[in-house]
Amino acid sequence: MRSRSRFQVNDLVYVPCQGKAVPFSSGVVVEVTDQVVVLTDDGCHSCAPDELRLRFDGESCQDNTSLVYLNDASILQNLKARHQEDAIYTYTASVLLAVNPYHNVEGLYSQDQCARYRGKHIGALPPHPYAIADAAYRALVREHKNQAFIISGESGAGKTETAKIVMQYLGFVSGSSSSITAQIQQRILQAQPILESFGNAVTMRNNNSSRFGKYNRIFFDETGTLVDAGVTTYLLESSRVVTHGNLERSYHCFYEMLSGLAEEKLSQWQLSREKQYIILSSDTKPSEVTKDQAEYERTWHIQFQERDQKNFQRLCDALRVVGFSEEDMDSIFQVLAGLVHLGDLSLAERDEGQESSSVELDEEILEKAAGLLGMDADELSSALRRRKVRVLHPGRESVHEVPRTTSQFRHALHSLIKALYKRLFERLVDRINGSFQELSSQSEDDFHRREIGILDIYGFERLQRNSFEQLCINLANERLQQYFVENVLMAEQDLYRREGLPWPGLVLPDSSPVVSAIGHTFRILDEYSQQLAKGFEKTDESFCQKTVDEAQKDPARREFLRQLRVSKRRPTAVNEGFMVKHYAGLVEYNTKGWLDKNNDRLLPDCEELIGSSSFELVASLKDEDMGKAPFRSISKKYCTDLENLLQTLSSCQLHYIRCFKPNDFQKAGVFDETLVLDQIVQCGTVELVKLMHDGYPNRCRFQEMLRFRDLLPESFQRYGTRTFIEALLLAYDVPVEDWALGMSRVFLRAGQLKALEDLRSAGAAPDPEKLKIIMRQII
Ligand code: AD9
Ligand code: MG
Repeated sequence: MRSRSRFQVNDLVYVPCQGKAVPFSSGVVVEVTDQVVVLTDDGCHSCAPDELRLRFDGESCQDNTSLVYLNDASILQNLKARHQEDAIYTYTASVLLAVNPYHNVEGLYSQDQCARYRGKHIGALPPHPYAIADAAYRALVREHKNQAFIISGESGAGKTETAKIVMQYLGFVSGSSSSITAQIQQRILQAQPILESFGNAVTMRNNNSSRFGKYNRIFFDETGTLVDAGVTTYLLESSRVVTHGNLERSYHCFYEMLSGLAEEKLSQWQLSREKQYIILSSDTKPSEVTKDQAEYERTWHIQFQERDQKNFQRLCDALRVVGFSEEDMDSIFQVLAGLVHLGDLSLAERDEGQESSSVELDEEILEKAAGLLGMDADELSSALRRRKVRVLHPGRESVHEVPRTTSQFRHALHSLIKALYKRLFERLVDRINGSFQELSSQSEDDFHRREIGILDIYGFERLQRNSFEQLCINLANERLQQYFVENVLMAEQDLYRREGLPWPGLVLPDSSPVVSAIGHTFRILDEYSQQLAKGFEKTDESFCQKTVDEAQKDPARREFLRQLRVSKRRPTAVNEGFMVKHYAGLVEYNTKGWLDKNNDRLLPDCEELIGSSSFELVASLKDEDMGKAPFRSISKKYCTDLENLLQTLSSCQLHYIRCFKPNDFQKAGVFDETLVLDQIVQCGTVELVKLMHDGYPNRCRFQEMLRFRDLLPESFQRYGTRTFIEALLLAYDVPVEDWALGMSRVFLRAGQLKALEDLRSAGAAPDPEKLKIIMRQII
């Protein structure tokens, strides 16, 4: 047997290829010196040994850990081969990988399938979310331990769909004949379309992109019957209500409402199906759009009409199931209608596109918007167009009104729309949670209940331009990644213990320096946002400078947060952003607008408008915490929410599902290797594999080892699989430190499975003398 790391002539390998459509090409080693020379389809390449990955062209595997070579290139090829056969799920040790098929895979999800997976061990049937959902449910019932699913992946990878698949299974397995259980189950499922209508949108990357994070919790009593549920949401992208990119849209609910509302309601709220409302159409100024573009955009919008219409019915049905009355629903749509009209007030600014010191409002639109939102038109106009300035004189205070400039007007208008929408969304989430409570209070014994949580949260983001939201998202990923590594490692340790093997003690990567660097950044941001809100001169640039300077002073953080380098290519100036070194790579953040983005407070004039509305729903959306402070930190709220989530997760046994997006076109049957490889790296799968490499990366169930049966005389097959495997490894001199026999699996160090495959294809036979000794030793 040869040593593990060196290459030999004739070895099959993958060579990384830069600038090509695929990340690796297949080749064979033809010469080995300091460098390794590899022959591929397009000639010979001289490579450093570090760059090469060993290749084995075998069958695809249900679990990556049974791949002969466990490296990124092999995992990629395995996922690709399986994707082509619509085998979209693959395990990597305890983690389930899912590649989005972008079409309905026949027969994959159904009650019958649920029934098939019920009570089966993981590995008994093809990999499936049902399999881990079943394992989680059984652990909950038998061991009374809380469980959680962490579903991650980039936009469009399939997180939300997978979360629904898991919930579907849990509903199936935990149902009872009680009508309350059935009702809760129905509400859990129906809450999803409501959240999607109000929190999802068409983006360039996903036609149904969730613009918020979500943690669904399902509670069970001691017998495993479903008794309650809840949902927590994180950081809705509220800026989308007022602006969105070209060929993207605002939240679905607006379009669904316009497509699906009855004529009579439309005219009551003075809406038109045909009109291009500003906040619902694309962001480019009319003067910049050519006729062709305008036509293209019109037809682009039409493609969603049918779906919108259908989903409007779906939304209304769901709202009813969750307990909304017809009046409640009318109120919600009326607020949406009000926001649509309100958005049209910025028309003047948009047409002129220039700064002016006084703003004229379209009276008709103003009346419509104010009417629907229960506001006084004059007060609305005044709050948007003028700001109040308090002047302190000795002994008294006077209030003056100063006109807002066009951009200040627009800021006020947008803040008002964003705040109303965000609060409406939160209200819906509260109502959904209330509707679960209504039912659950009727069931007894909350004391012993356990829960299964399902986290559907935005994956690591590295966009063209990254802002405050991306830093928040990536902080969550940084924290979850650390959790992932710790937990998977624990699962590994568990497996070793169950199999009765000594634990090799693996070294963990540490995320605390980068988490601390981000924490400091948020603290400085709070300080600056607060000062700005109090009227001090603070800018995004000065915040950025201070952040970078502070990080540089600290040796632990210095490496993780740095100033941008000057470069001609880069559109951002050095004091308009910084770089953070995340576990998944370097990300450049642009800090423009952060001081404002971080402040949750609405301008006081606008807040008053909401509070004094004559329309009950709007008035109830006022900020309850009307303290005097002009600043409330968004990042602080987010970090607290995140810590609470982690706290909840820490009481749970975790199950990981990593979703992959196979291409950027939302198309079936296309597998972009470079794109998927990036995700394999970013989701921590490679890190996991590296960790396992320090132990035994290959583990094969005893049954799987029977493929080597021809390597020993037939007489050995009498002795049971375990004995057979032991004899096999001894007969071919596999070093004893390179394998270990567990209870149900054999664990092999890197390279040994391939060595056995080589022996098998060479038709090797063992030394008869040695066999005799082995016979005596172990049988
Ligand atoms: V985002 O971060 O919210 O933008 P997700 O949630 O990761 O994203 P989503 O679940 O919305 O992605 O999936 C995107 C689309 O892929 C869906 O609308 C489906 O059309 C498609 N999809 C995802 N998973 C499956 C599946 N298991 N089977 C069939 C799927 N289609
Ligand atoms: Mg989603």
